[in-house]
Amino acid sequence: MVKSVDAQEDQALYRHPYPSPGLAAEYPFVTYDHRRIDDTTMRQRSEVFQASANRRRSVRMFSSHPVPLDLIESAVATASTAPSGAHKQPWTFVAVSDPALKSKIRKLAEGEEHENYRKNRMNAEWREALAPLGTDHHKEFLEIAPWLVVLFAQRYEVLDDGSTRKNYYVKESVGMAAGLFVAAIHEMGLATLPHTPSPMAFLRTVLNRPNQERPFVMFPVGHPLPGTRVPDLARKPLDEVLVVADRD
Ligand code: IYR
Repeated sequence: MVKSVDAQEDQALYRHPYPSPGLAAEYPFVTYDHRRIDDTTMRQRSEVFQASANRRRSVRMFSSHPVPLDLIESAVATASTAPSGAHKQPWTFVAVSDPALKSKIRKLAEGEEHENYRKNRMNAEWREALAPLGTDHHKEFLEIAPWLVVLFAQRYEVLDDGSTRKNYYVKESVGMAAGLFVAAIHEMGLATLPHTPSPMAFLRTVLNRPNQERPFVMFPVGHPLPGTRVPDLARKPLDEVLVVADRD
């Protein structure tokens, strides 16, 4: 067990410090700009963040009230700080506010969802899981919410000379960016819903995205419709989601 927080002593614990002198000679490194916070302050800050996160709900009724573009830009900038495999940042966020385009997306999404709900593309177990949410193929929010933000995963990158380079841990990376996007939208006082019409390949065509991009999730973003209702869900208690493996 490492008890010391003394920088010199801890440094000495590492027989293979990072970066190695060879690595630092070849690639640029900077000292991490980290501000140490005392335990009390850390607790206060984490409580504030947790309480805010716990108030977040996915909503399905959005107000049509406009949301300025700079707020969407800010949420995407935050999302784009997510860690990613080999720092490839393999994501593209496409923000749509044009009513005609939103209407087109709604029609195509509802078409796919209609097949899902009506024609047994969803099995009984899936239907059972969704029953308390009462979702169906009607997706009016796709037109009413002021923004649709579609997150695409880049399976590979295309360099200026046209050659391609593989991206790594794409789903993990894009999933983390999605989580940060949801948190950023909530923190600024807006609401969203991770919506995954299935299949959603139509989003690549309708939004003119290149072959390496695959739609990952679509986020309607806006103010919640005042008074909107959400399922009365409880979150799992900590002891159901956290196992401290070194306790007996
Ligand atoms: N994509 C469908 C179905 C759906 C699936 C899950 I998992 C949900 O949590 C909610 C809905 C739809 O959006 O209706």
